Amino acid sequence: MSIKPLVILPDSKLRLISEPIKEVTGEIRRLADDMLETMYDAPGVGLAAIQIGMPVRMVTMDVSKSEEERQPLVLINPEITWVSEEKRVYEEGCLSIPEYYEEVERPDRVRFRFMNLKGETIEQDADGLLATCVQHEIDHLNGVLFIDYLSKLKRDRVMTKFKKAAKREAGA
Ligand code: K1U
Ligand code: ZN
Repeated sequence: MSIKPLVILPDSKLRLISEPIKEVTGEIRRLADDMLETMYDAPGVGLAAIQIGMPVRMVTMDVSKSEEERQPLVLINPEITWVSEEKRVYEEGCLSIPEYYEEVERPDRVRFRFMNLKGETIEQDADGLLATCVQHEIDHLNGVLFIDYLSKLKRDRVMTKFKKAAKREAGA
């Protein structure tokens, strides 16, 4: 297991559409371990494989409270199969857009289907932070970022800030 460097905006990898996983191999299990370790270290409540540079459809999540026991989830090829009409606004962050938080409106409740590391297909309902997080993570698999839901003005401001930071870093 190892902590991997995070892919940060404006890296164009974040816009890739990730490939489905055909089979749970040892390599996929190792990737899941690395993603969980990277997510807990960040810390974050979710991580998509592309955020550590791997364009495959795998997500890790853990929305348990800090005082509770860890509840790691590994989702392979996750899909949203139902969304509620009711919406909910949540202040989202993204490990690929550090220290930037904005309110995003999404469906309040969702049903999602995925394969686990045993190769079993599972369908589960979610509300609260889990519902927000699974939608945010599945967006990553499709090259979508939470800033895409903001006004063009806000998105342009964030892009400019992170492009400048990347230039400074490259020149340093
Ligand atoms: O995908 C990511 O970039 C991870 C992201 C997930 C997420 C957070 C909030 C709403 C929707 C999706 C994060 O985990 S950002 C960090 C964060 O929110 C957090 C970190 C530590 C404790 C609690 C939350
Ligand atoms: Zn994110």
